[in-house]
Amino acid sequence: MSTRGFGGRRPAAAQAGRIPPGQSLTEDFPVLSAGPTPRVDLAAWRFALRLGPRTLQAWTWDEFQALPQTTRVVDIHCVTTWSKLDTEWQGVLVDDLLAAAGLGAPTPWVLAHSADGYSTNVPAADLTGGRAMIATHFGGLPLTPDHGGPARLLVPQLYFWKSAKWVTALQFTARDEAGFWELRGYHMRGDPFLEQRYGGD
Ligand SMILES: Nc1nc2c(c(=O)[nH]1)N[C@H]1C(S)=C(S)[C@@H](COP(=O)(O)O)O[C@H]1N2
Ligand SMILES: [Mo]
Repeated sequence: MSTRGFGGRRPAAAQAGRIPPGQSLTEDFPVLSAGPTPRVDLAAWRFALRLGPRTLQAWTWDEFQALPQTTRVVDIHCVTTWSKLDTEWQGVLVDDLLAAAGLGAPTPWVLAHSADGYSTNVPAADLTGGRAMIATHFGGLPLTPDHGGPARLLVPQLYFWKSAKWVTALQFTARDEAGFWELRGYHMRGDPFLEQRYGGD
């Protein structure tokens, strides 16, 4: 017997307006990766902000830990149709990275790069204004490798494929450049409330 919406853990009213069209709630946390989980050595870990081919600023793991830390509780939405409410993340806001580098967003487009060769494009406007972070903790614990640990991009207002796991760099680009899934037909922005799943949506 289904109890969803009636005897569930959360009153239905608290969920109203939070589940985008075509999505269903999940209580667990599925792992979705295009390939194997890369092994990331913290001693060699670097995170960089780049403008085209040029590195603007890079941080070691210890330097990254010393940046201002932010905790956010957000809903996440995967294009495979699961949504998960009230997920808690801690990390460094992209705003605080730009501030530490003494920069504003130098172009309107960003390509996020990951240690497994994955990439995804995100408008700079979706990364700033407190809307995105490089997350190192989930639910108060260090992010597990399967979910992108030691650090992943978190852009909760876009479909979750935009939240690049094992992120190594945010590259500001002169044009909107498609990433891994976008080259395979997925949407350049990916707003779940607008159901921007595929290129023509
Ligand atoms: N580096 C990298 N990031 C990635 C992926 C990937 O394959 N590699 N998969 C994306 C997809 S399609 C989704 S839905 C989410 C899944 O995150 P999760 O495994 O933590 O649920 O990660 C995204 N980030
Ligand atoms: Mo996904």
